[in-house]
Amino acid sequence: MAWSTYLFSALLAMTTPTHAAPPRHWTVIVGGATADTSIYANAFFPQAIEIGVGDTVTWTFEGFHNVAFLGGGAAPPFAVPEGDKMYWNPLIFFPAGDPSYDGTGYHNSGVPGPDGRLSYTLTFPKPGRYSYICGIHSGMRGTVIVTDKAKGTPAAALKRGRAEQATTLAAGRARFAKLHVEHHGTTFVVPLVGNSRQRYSVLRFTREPLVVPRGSTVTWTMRDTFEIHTVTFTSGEKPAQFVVPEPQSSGPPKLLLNPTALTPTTTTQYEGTGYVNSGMLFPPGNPKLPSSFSLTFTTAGRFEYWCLIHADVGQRGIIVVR
Ligand SMILES: [Cu+2]
Repeated sequence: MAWSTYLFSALLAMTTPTHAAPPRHWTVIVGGATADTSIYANAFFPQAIEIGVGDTVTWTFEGFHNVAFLGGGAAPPFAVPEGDKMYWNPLIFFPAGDPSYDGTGYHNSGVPGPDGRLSYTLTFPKPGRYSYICGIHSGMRGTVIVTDKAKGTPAAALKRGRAEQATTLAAGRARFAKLHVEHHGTTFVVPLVGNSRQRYSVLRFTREPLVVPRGSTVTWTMRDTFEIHTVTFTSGEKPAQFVVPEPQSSGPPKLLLNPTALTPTTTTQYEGTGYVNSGMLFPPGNPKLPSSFSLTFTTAGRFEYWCLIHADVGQRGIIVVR
């Protein structure tokens, strides 16, 4: 090579950025459910994604979640008190932050509308390892790794995400298929199940109507780290809405957590009439929060009950007392 040509190539190399590749666009799936809505995936797919500096990620929602980058701050609680009422935290419900994330500032997608659809896009200008959460499902988290030498392609990452999602939903289906009510003497235990490692929740009480002899006690017990449920007998009334929008004179509505749904009733027996509610049942492990509920059935009949939080996706149970 002639010196002049060499010099020219060297100069060209110096003036051409080494990361001249155009920004790429990656996709992460948020959640997912089986077609019958019995199994929900509480995860981001793929859980970790490696992208290039300056690339963008779009989160495509397939369930009721949010995507929140905390910017070093604390995770906002999902509900906030106001007087004696509880409201859905606007920090979770509504979008926040600019369309670029460098590890600082709270960035939030907000939540999808009634159709469950939403997409949220962020650009990542700085190398780093950025974790993010869903503020609704505790323990649901993902990671974006931004590097100047990203391996893989957006198509391969999306394929991996779909495969992870399919594995999660299959694990949930398998769990639901062998969901059994436990029976100890006159007590029947209905487990509310999910799995934080396989990242699913089962949004059903039992596979079949639960048949119990008169005088039996049924205990519903939380064995799910992600979800919150209620056990609510309405005696034929339509189940109450969990969230009630309160329109404001300006700005978005406030979202009241319906006191009827939140407040437990005090009865320990159900005779087929009136309103009987567990209130919110939380994941086990926090002694300050209830995670089980028991009722004794004294009257023969066929009784319907609901989870008020998941009634719209079909979380309804039947107890037949003989
Ligand atoms: Cu539920």
